[in-house]
Parts: sequence; structure tokens; C-alpha cells
Amino acid sequence: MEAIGVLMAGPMSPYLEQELDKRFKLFRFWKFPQKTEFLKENSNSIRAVVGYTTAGADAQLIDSLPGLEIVASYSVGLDKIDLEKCKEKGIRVTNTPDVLTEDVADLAIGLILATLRKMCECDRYVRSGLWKKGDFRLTTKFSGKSVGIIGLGRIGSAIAKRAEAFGCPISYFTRSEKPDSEYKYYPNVIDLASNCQILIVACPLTSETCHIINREVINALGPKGILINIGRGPHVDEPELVSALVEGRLGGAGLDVFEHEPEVPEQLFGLDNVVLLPHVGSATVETRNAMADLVIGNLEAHFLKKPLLTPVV
Ligand code: 8YV
Repeated sequence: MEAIGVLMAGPMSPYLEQELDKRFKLFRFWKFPQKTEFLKENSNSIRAVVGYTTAGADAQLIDSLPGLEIVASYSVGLDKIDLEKCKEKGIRVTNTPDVLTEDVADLAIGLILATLRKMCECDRYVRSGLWKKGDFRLTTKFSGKSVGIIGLGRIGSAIAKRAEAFGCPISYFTRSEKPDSEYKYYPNVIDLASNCQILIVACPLTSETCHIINREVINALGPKGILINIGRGPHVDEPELVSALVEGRLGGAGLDVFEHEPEVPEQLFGLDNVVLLPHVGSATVETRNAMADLVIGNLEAHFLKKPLLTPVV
């Protein structure tokens, strides 16, 4: 397979890069500032693109690669890949579901605890020597709080399972009710937000779910409510979130993702009711390597004409 051209869209994982290099003719797209020149010279030999959350495969890239057969995403989210274009052109698409579910769900619970119990601020308190001057102020209990989840897929369900262990009543919003779920269903996000204390975004980013967290939803969640986002930044209308936090219309937020990553609104930096993480939901050695193995497994399966491991298109 050494002659098969694989285009890696960005520097997503040194392990994946090394393993792709061993098997294929690897092109590191980010190393070529003159993209048009690069594509002119190499587009005919590229048969696969490996994308991720920062750089995927948009219509322009897909159209510029006449030999493209497969886009293998190093992510479960597919929002950076033009799926319609891939379908239209008969290009296969794979992602990395399941292997990252536990890590992302664990991090969602970690964000809830860090936000309510002010763990990051507590840490800063100890490090700066303030503890010697007095005890830290009281925080807010997590166990038993009502949790609302937007999206009850693999990750949403794994979060629900964990929150249940904390004695939390669970409710959810999805496009249609899940007949097998015992959790309370709300057919709209505002009602879900009005009826929970912690609202978690865990759905895929699509045109329907972009800005699913808007001013009305934030106001429904209210000054004691907490928003947790482990989905995608654009799920949230970020200026609305910032003003709600600054004005005290929302109790707090735990955010792993942002609308214009790695840019984070600076107004958030001074707030003690937010916890800000640099998109690390799946970022453990174990999971990232498993994601890389899945990307490689899908590419090998495709070029050996075997069934794909995790096909999307
Ligand atoms: C990223 C993610 O893939 O899977 C997703 O959709 O958001 C993450 O796991 C990871 O951050 C690499 O970009």
C-alpha cells in the first residue's frame, strides 16, 4: 500500500502520523503553505484524506482531489466533512465512535464537579497561599441535582449513566423520543432547560443544532443553572453565553469547546463561575491511540476491499 497517497489534513497525532507513514505515501498538508501548488502537483495520487476537528474535508478540497475514495476522520464528530458531497461522489467516510465515549463522558462529569465545586479556583487558592488567611468559601453540591442532556446518543447515554450514579434525575431532548429510555423526554430545549439544574450539550453539530443554546435557553436555565458543553463550540451562541454569565443570568458554565477555537472570549477569563478546557474530551493516550488505530483499520479495510470498521457513508 506504500504507493497509495494519503493526505493528513493537520498535525492531529504523532502516533497516527508515524503509523500512516509506515503504510502509505503520506502527505502532511499543513507542511505545504502553498496549497494550490501542492494540490496541482499531488492531487492525482491522493486516494484518502485523514481529517479531524480542526481540518476536515470540505467541498473545495474534495473537488480538488479527483482520485479521492475515502475520508477517514480522526473524530466522532463529522461537522468538518461535507457528507453530502461525499455521498454525491461515492466517497466513503469513516469516524471514530465508541472508543472515545468513556473519556468524553468522564470529562463531562469532571466539568460538572469542577464548575460546581470550584475545583480549579480551589487549586489556585492553595497555590497562591490564600488558604493560610482563611478557608475557601462554600460551593454547590452536585449529587442529586437534576441533569438535562441534549442528545442521547453514545456519549449522552454514557453521561446519563454516570450522572445516575450521583443520584441525579435525568431528562433529555432529542429530535424524537427514545422509546427504550426511562429518562424524562422534553420535545423542546427550552422546556428541558427550565426543568433541569445542569444542562449538558452532547449532540452532533448540524445546521439544526447550531446555536441550540441561545438566549431563551440560557434564560430558561437561569441564574442557578449550569451549562456544560462537551459537544462543539457552535452549539452555543457564545456572545449570548458570555453576557448571561457576566450579568449573572446564568449560574455557571463548564466548557470544553468554543465557537472559534482556540480563541476563547477574554471576558470569561475573569469569571470564577466558569471552567475552561482546551477541547480535551478524548485527549488521553489510550483513547487517542485507539482513535488512530481505528483510522488506520478503516483505511486498510478500504484498500484491501474489506468491510469498513466504522462506516458513516
Ligand atoms: C477530536 C472530537 O477528534 O471526536 C471528536 O469529535 O471532538 C475529539 O475527539 C479530537 O480532539 C481530535 O481533534
